[in-house]
Amino acid sequence: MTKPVLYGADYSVYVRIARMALAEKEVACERVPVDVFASEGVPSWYRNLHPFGRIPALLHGDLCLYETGAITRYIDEAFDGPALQPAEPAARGVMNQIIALLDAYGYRAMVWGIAVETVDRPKEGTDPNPAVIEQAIPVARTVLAELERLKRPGAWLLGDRLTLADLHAAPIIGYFLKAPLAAPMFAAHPGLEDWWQRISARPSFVTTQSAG
Ligand SMILES: N[C@@H](CCC(=O)N[C@@H](CS)C(=O)NCC(=O)O)C(=O)O
Repeated sequence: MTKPVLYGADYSVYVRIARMALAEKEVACERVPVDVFASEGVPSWYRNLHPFGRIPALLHGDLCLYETGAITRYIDEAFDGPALQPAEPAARGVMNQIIALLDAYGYRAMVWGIAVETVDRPKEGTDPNPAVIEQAIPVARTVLAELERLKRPGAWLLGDRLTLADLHAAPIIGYFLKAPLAAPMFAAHPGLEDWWQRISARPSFVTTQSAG
């Protein structure tokens, strides 16, 4: 089988999640840059891979996948290397719950509502929208509280083994923590501190850092 091809840009937290999964499994992949925020818009050819025009997409042989949760589960199951999903049903359920809550609530509030509004927009010369920030703060707080509550004793979110939940959370939390506003919110959840130190030092996280 040929190498998988990952489409997307390094600035994307979702592309980073997929890259972390590939790195953890030590799977070499080809990269095809796709800038969904380019002034000319999403390239029209890319919509054949991802009709919604988001990144990432993964091509492997004749399989084309989009949605990061589907991509990372596929990477885990299709390739050798350490299993990134717990075999035990309850732990797997919580892992899937963490991934789903990050997608449904965390990404929008923490990345767009807080980090983009308070850090990226001012850098680009645009005023932050206080209403967006105000709406995002309680959601981000709830996400952090839930991560702390769901975290099991041990080095990683699900206990002693790194899972896809850690890889999904790290790029979202990393982007969120670019915002000065985020640090005190995160510090209110001491149960996540050791986990953050550990995952942010992980080679798959460090080597997928975006230059921007
Ligand atoms: N549900 C998608 C979300 C992917 C996503 O939103 N990616 C962002 C970049 S981090 C994107 O493509 N944004 C383009 C846009 O919002 O138009 C997934 O899990 O892959």
